[in-house]
Amino acid sequence: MNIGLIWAQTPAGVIGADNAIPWRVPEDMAHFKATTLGHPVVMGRRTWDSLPARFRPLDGRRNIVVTRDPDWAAEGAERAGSVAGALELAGEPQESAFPTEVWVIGGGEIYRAAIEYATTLSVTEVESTARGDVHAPVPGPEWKVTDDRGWGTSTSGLRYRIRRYTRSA
Ligand code: VY7
Repeated sequence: MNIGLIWAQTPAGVIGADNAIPWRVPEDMAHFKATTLGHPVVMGRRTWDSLPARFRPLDGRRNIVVTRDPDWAAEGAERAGSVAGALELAGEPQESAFPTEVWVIGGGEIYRAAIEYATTLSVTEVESTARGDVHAPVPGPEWKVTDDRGWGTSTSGLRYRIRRYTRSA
């Protein structure tokens, strides 16, 4: 099973501020939905909380939430006590078919724990100067950019580019 991480960040690496994404780029939301649809998604409990209630669980995807709280539960979500446990759950067959990929969708603490298991990173760079309190991991030299769609301008006015990294070693 391929394990991917997907995030959007500013050039300074900011991914979050006060439990929200401090910009709005509809094209990136569409990319996020198209990339993850039909695959299990793994997220931390704070990221679950950050989703507007009407979008929880993310539809068309198995939602696995990582929390150390053994009593946590939410309609439409499955709980895991660790990122490793979540990835094991995600790899189990659903309706007799084994998943081919799983996407880790955040946030900062979960990306840090999951990157060692990952083979793919989808990173959207948003040309925003927003300040924040959560930062993306910095991919090490083993990660190579293998796809780059170049810069575009969002309807929001912000420039953005979507790049894919693949791990060589
Ligand atoms: C998270 C939302 C947040 C606020 C309002 C609506 C990349 C993104 C994420 C996470 C963008 C979000 C949403 C958008 C997705 C919709 C549901 C509503 C869906 C990430 N590159 N971009 N993100 N939703 N991990 N990585 O906007 O969600 O997918 O159904």
